[in-house]
Amino acid sequence: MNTENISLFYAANIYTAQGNNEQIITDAAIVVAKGIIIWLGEKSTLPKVYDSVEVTQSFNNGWITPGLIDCHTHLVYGGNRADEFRKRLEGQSYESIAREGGGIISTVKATRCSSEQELIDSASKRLEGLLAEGVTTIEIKSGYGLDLENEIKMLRAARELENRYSVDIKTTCLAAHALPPEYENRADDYIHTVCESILPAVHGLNLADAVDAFCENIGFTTAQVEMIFNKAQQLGLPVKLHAEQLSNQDGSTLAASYNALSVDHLEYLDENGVKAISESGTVAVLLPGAFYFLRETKLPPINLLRKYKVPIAIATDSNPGSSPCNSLLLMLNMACTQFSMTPDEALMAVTHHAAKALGIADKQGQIKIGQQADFVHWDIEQPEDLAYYFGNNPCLQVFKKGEVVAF
Ligand code: DI6
Ligand code: FE
Repeated sequence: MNTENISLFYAANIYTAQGNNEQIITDAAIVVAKGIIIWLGEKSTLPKVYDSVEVTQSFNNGWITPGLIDCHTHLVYGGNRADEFRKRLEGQSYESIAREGGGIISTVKATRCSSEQELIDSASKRLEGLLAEGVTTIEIKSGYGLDLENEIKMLRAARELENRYSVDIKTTCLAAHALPPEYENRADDYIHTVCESILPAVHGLNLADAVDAFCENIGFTTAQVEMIFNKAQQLGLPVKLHAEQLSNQDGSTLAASYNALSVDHLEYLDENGVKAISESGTVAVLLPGAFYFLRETKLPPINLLRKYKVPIAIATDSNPGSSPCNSLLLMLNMACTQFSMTPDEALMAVTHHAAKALGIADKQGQIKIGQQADFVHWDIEQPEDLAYYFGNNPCLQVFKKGEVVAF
């Protein structure tokens, strides 16, 4: 066997995110070829064929986990909404600010005024914050352009980040995020534009890996979302949905009927919705940053999600309005303190389940034979420490496809 292009890692402790009896492996070895894990197990059982391979690196202390995956962000945008934060602290609601033309639409105005380069530069700073904490894959949504030119600009900026950093980026077209001002009182016309112009164009340019929409009183109705989903299906793109964030619209049930990869937010999700997503294998993406920053009190139905064995992911939702946050580690802690998730559930939520929410669970999110060799070395005593500490970054080193990532 030619062992020239093979890397061998020794690790005192691995958290694999396999969720089985191999969740933790101690005194382990990982063998990597062409960026893929080709062998994993206890060092003492390493097959003889690898005896001649020089050890690439030994992690004698701390823990190795899969690279973290932030499966729901709006990382690319112009401007900032600190003024609205102040208004909300004075008592105005998120919905009423949106109805006055603030909210998402104020970021649309700032994003339309930004050049592609400006969007790349501002998103880069946010991305660097995520990468420093061991994030190796992120999803980025459009949805602050709301016309063909600006949705394309956002998605191109998102794709460009993949060329600049050692990260995998999945892009999602969220053209149905809000009604642009030029379509006031003409929501159906806008949906028509999204279906007939924006979605086919971004798909034609290979700028979208999935399609999302905001199903809400201040967003779009289930009937309108259904038109978006039909178009996505025609184009062969998987769907996701911002659902049940501020009220129960039964968006999750609709999304489940389209085999959505994920439904996201879910504070108002009821048992029927949980059953529906359980049957379709849709991931529940919870966003503790938005829950916290909007000072919500209605908790997502964690116990029902557990009862129906729905995989739960968590993400930053990084965006200027409801979650100006670039720390996935903080979300681990908040998922536990606010949603009573266990530290193990929270870790699965930013690894294997986050990969599922992006439709890439066969390649990423676990330390397992056949998976991409994306992993992080942490200065921690046990995996739970990643959820236990907050405001603390114990990330020592990040590996992407078996190569150390400089940042
Ligand atoms: N829900 C959210 O929390 C983000 N989008 C959405 O549909 C927030 C978007 C924003 O306020 O800018
Ligand atoms: Fe969001």
